[in-house]
Amino acid sequence: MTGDLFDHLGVQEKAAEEPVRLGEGAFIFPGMALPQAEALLDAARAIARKAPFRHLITPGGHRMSVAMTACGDWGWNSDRKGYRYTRTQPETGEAWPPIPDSFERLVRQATMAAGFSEAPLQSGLINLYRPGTRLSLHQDRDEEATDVPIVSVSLGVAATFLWGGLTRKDPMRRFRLSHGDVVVWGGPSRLVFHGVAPLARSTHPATGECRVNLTFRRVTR
Ligand code: MD3
Ligand code: FE
Repeated sequence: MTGDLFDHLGVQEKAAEEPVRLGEGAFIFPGMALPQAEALLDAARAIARKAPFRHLITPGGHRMSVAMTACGDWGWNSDRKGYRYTRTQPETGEAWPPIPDSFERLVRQATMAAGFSEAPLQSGLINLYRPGTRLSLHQDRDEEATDVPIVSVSLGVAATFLWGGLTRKDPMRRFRLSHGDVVVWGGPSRLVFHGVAPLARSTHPATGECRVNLTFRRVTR
């Protein structure tokens, strides 16, 4: 009804703000982080001052196009010796900065909204995308606690997210992740193959040409 009334004005239908179930255990909450987006970005910038973004080298010797840093008890690292979580920044030996309260509140809110009981708060990874940055198809399985969901928050320039199945060959779906979108990936969806298509050259008022993605995990049991 209201959709019909407002469609011709280009106003978003209210339905667009309802959670969307992407698959078993996976939900997108469009715009859930919009009210605190600026505060989240400020907190991410403060983390990056203490733990600078860097381009990790994969075990295969490739420099990742995404720049990464982390907060919380565990940060993620990669080099020629392999992938692993570490309690300290390898470059300095210092602890990762703590997870800010603004991150923690949003993660708890999203976890509950998706119907999961345990919020993933051992590790908060921050991915920085510039035009052309991509993330090739992978599974997140370096965590012992794959029964706890991952929560992700997208900020800035929208990206095309690629979402497959439990094997590399499964067909892929693609959808947009826009500024303020929060996604919870739990249950069987926790282990699906996923990636991000090369970021288009575009700008967003909050981040310029960049996209910032936060992901929260439980790492150990
Ligand atoms: C689906 N990051 O950091 S966030 C990653 O946009 C990662 O930076 C992407 O994949 C990004 O590992 C995607 C959404 C996401 C995160 C973890 C998942 C989707 C997921 C784990 C399992 C299934
Ligand atoms: Fe991932």
